[in-house]
Amino acid sequence: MNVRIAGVLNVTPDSFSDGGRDASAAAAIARGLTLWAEGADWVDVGGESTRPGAAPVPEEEELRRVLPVIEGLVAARAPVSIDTQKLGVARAALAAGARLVNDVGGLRAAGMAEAAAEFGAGVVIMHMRGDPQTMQRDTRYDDVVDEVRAGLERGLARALAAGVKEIWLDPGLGFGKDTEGNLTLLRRLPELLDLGFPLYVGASRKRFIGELTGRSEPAARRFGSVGAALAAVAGGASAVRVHDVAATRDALTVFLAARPPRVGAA
Ligand code: HH2
Repeated sequence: MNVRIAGVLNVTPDSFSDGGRDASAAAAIARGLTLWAEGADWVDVGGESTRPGAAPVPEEEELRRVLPVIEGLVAARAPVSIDTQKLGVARAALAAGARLVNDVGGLRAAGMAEAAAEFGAGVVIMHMRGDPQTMQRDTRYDDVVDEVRAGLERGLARALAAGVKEIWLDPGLGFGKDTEGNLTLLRRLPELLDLGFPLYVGASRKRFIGELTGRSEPAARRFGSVGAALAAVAGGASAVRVHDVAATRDALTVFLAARPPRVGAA
C-alpha cells in the first residue's frame, strides 16, 4: 500500500483522544508496538497535548515522557516520529533514533529544520494559526486554503534552505479551524498538491468528526475517523495520522483496490 499510516502514541496525562492511557513508559512502548504490528508505517510519539486550550509542557517534562518510549520503540526496530514543537526535544529524539520530526509549529522554532537535516531525518510541516492556547479564538478566514498554503510555503522554505530531504505538508485540521474550515480543507485538498510535496493529514478523533457524527467521546469517533482518512486519501493525501491503525489500514486497502482511477491521471 503506497499510502502511509502514522500511528498516534500520546504519552501525555491530558491528551484529549486517549485520556493519558499511555502515561507509563512500558505501557506506551507496548501500545506503540501494537500500532506498528497493526500496520502503522511509523509511530508518532508526542509528549505535549496540542488540544485547543492545552497548557504548554516544560521541556524537561516532555523529554521525561517521550525519551524512554522512543528508546524502547527504536530498540524494538519500530520506526518513530517525534511530535514536538521544541528543538531540544526534537534533537534528543533524533539522537535516540527517531526518523521524522512532526512539528505542529511548522518549523517556526529556530534550528528545527537544520536539526532534521543534520540527522538525515524528514519533517512534517503542519499549518497552525497561533498556538494551541489561542488557536480556536478566531477560526474565520478569507480563504482557509490560501492561508494554509501560505503558511506551509513559509515552513517549506525553511526546510528546503536547511537541506531536508523528506518533506510532508499537513493542513493542520482543527488547529485554528472550525468544522467548516476542516471540511473545506478536506474538499479542496487537491489544491495543496500544487506545492509539490506529499500531503499528510491528521483528522483522527477530532472534534469536527464528533460534530458531524454526534459522538462526544473521542474513542467513539473511530468510524467517522476512518471516513475522514478515506476522504483525505481520495483528495490526494499520501499519509494519514490515526489512532485506529487496524481499522484504517483495512479500509484503505479496500478503498485503494477498488477506487476508480482519477480522471486525467496517468
Ligand atoms: N494533530 C494532533 C497532534 N499532532 N500532528 C500533525 N502533523 N497533524 C495533526 O493533525 C496533529 C498532529 C492532535 O491530535 P492528538 O495527538 O490525538 O491529540 P493531543 O494533541 O491532545 O495529544
